[in-house]
Amino acid sequence: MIKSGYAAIIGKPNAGKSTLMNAMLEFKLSAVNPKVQTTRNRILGIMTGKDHQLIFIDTPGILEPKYEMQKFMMREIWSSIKEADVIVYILDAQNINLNEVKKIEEEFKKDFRRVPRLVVLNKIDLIPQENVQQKMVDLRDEFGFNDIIPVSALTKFNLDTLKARIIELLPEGDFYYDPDTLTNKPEKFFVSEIIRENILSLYQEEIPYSVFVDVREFKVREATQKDYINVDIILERESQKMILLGKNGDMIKRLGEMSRKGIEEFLGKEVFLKLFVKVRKDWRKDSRFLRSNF
Ligand SMILES: Nc1nc2c(ncn2[C@@H]2O[C@H](COP(=O)(O)OP(=O)(O)OP(=O)(O)O)[C@@H](O)[C@H]2O)c(=O)[nH]1
Ligand SMILES: [Mg+2]
Repeated sequence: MIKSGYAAIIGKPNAGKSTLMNAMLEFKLSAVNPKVQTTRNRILGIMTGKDHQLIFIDTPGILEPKYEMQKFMMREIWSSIKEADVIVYILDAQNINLNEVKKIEEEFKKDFRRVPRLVVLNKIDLIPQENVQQKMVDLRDEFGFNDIIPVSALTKFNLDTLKARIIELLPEGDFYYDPDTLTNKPEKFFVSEIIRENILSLYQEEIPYSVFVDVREFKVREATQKDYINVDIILERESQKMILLGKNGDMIKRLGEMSRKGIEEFLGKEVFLKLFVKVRKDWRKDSRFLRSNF
């Protein structure tokens, strides 16, 4: 019997959705960072076994959208849930707000009552064992969650149990993708994500959130030659340019070096990476820009 289907990983920003998907795939596919709102688009991570194909959908964190880009991000979440055969709802064990869980529950009850759902209590490496039990009891009493799986996506604790449980819930059916396929997004997308992930680590405050990384050109060359990658880093305001470049261009140089190494590791090949900094005023509020780029 072959089982195949989509498991949407959803939850608040920073709950560990991308870390969980990467851990399951045993491949660093999706960007991870301690800052919130790392993931902006949904990303498929495809895991194929002899008798199953489990397609994870990593999604942006659920939040109250404050501007246009966040509305686009929320649409990515709800459309992922619509495609899902299983919903993997992930909570950060260190930081559970029952009122917020309640709100999200109401949304589910409205539209997605029939989709099977697992609750994952993540980051249990950060709290004492007794508290894990107590939190599971609280969640059961408060919301009737019966299927709660405590895990640590970081240390990979209990992920086999979670995987087996998701596969149990998948419908019977043939593979959707070729068994060798890992994701639905082109390499170009991951190149831009590696750069954005490095921007999240290197810069503070609004810079990471004001940045859009556009891979303009990606020339794949023969194995003996380096690939050529030409990237625009788009900011919202002129004043952010100086911060991104840094004194004497130090910061952008560091960004370029870190990103080149990350891209080379990802592609398994040497590359030329050229970064250009541009401004597109308030692009995050610009529906036209977002429609053509998201
Ligand atoms: N200690 C610990 N840290 C974790 C665990 N899972 C994730 N993290 C950390 O939590 C932070 C956020 O992880 P992400 O995977 O980026 O979280 P996310 O839910 O994808 O976040 P957004 O994309 O912003 O919605 C990172 O610093 C991770 O290393 C865990 O099980 N234990
Ligand atoms: Mg993420």
